[in-house]
Amino acid sequence: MTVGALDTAETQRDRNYISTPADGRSAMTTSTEVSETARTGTKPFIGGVVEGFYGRPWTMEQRTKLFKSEQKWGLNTYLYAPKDDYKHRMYWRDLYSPEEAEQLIALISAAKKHNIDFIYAISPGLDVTFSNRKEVAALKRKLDQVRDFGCSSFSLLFDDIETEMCPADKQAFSSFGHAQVAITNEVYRHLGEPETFLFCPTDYCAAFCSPNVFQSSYLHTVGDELLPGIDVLWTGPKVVSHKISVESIEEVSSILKRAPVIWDNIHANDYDPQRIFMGPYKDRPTELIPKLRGVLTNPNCEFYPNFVPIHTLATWCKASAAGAPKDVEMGDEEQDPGYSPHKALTLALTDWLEEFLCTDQPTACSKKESCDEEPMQTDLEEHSYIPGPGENPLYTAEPLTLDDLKLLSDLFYLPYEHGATAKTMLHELDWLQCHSQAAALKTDQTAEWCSRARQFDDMCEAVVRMFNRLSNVPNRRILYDLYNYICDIKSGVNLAQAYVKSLGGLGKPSAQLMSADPEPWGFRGGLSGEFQRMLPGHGNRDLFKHPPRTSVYCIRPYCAEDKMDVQSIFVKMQRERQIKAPSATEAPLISDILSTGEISPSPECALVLEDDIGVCGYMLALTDAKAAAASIQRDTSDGVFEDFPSLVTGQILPRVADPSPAKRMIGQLLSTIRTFGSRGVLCELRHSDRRMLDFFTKSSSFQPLKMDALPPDVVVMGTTL
Ligand code: GDL
Repeated sequence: MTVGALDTAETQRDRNYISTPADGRSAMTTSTEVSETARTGTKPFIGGVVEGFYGRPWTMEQRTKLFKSEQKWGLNTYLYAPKDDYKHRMYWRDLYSPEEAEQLIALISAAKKHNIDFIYAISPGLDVTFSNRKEVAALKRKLDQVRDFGCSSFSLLFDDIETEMCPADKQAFSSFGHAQVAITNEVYRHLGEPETFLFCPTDYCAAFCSPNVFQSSYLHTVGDELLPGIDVLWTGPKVVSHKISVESIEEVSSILKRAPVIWDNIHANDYDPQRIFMGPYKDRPTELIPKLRGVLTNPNCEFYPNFVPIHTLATWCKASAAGAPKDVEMGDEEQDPGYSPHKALTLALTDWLEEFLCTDQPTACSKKESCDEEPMQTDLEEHSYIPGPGENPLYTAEPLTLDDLKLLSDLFYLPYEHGATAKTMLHELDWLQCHSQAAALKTDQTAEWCSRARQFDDMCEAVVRMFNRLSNVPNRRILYDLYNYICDIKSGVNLAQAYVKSLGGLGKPSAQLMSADPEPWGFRGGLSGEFQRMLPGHGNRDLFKHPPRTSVYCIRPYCAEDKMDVQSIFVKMQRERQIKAPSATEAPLISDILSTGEISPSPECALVLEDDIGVCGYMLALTDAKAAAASIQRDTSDGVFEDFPSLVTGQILPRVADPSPAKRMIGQLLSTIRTFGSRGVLCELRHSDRRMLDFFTKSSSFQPLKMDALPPDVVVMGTTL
């Protein structure tokens, strides 16, 4: 970040967003207008950053840098609330030592210098006894001390605490809400009703409200009893809200009797050490701005990667100030006429690229601030060594590009969304895996498979190149904050790349993937990863690949009345297959005569799948397929029927996108067949039946089998029991 311009009229204009009483919309104002608004009592829109995450707090130097950037980008607020700063939460009663005081005084004055409203927050909720006057006095004493440091804006936070009151408080207050509101009102008055005073409720998002926002007695208490000059923090529908709608804000505002300040956790990453978020501020319509008192983003724990989160939030705030531009081009997902996340991201990344390219060494590392964490390298002098003839040329780093940063942001995008390239890579890997038969068996799809495998390989190479260029950037501080993440993604991508090569027979199966004694990076994620892998659906990690579906399916035993439905699904799927891949004749299969009802499935070996429309799939089995094979003149002399005497077949209509019902049906049939004493089960699949071929290849334990006298368009797969 380059140092922001000093306080010119221009920056002043960019900085202040106020609500005009006439239409309620936020608007940019000049400094003269600001004093006018101060006179008329309209408060400026709060836009900025809350340092409110768990873990290592930012350094004083980083915070000072933040103030400069905020000023430059037109934001106006910083809320000091680092959860793991001792004297903010755990030891909230303790006063600051002279050394600490010196640092806080310097910080508050740095904020003032950059026209940033420094809000000091305290979190007494872990152990405060609300009804004890000494406790209230301790809180006032602490805030008085900070006021003496030059701070004039305050906040009381009651998030993430036990809701059960101690017996003394139960006697004094009718509810937890009443206790919090009483102490907050008292402190607010004690401090002389500061212009900015924020309260964070314990139920700070809709998901926490019991039974819901509208009927929450806690929120009603806050709305009714909290003094009107105090503003309320709110994270939206959830702690980390995917979207925040205008309706949801109107609802909560009606209960709180004031417009909330959004504490936005969209870019927070303190809950998962493998994730960091560098996508644009998104999924909050700018229509919200006039309905809000402000927005403070609580971003990633790592300071430097927050460039995009904060820069794009600033663009979002400006969108309302400038009014809705009429000429924006909108993609399908970008409906907001005032703000385009895509454009905001490009603006931010363009500015960020400059940051990466400067060495950014500490200029004035204060005596108090330890420089131990800084790298030893302090300058990048011209190389004095010149290699002689026949010696190695000097290593020269390729410069980082804007495309590298776009890729970086795509790979570490948002908590509920991967960026475009990441989505494509996942999609392509999924396709390549599902269609790996095409690579192995040389079908008509082989050329397509190989071409898509090459493109996948190129995408992986781009990630590796980005990693290499990033590792060589002059600004080591940004790099070090990103290093673990980019290293992790590079290794993940390398594994996928090796896997696709081995699917295509282009490389040996990767040692990391297949070795019985892999290096530790072959099994990632530590103990927590192991727990996660043991949970159903890998602890929901495939959230992005298969979005949660709301359809309810019923799996039930097949009965005589289902015969027509089963036949018609079979015929429908056969027709669709033949339209896509016409073939003159198709030799009959055991599966065909089972599906058309010419032979019956074995008892207890038939299931149908129903959704709210009707029967949408079936799975049928024969415990002894040899007899049926004879009826279609299939040669049964090779040994396959000895090892795999049973057969299963099925079809699932395409409207069932979720593979899990079919998986369940197969699982159930295999266990029934096992109880009949069978050793193995086979299934016959036509190459043209891509859907079922994909399913059996990817989602079941069936493996391709070699079988003599098989029609050329048929694959047989089997599984032992
Ligand atoms: C929270 C905490 C916050 C934390 C965030 C993300 C609020 C009000 N409090 O619940 O400190 O960083 O989740 O983990 O959001």
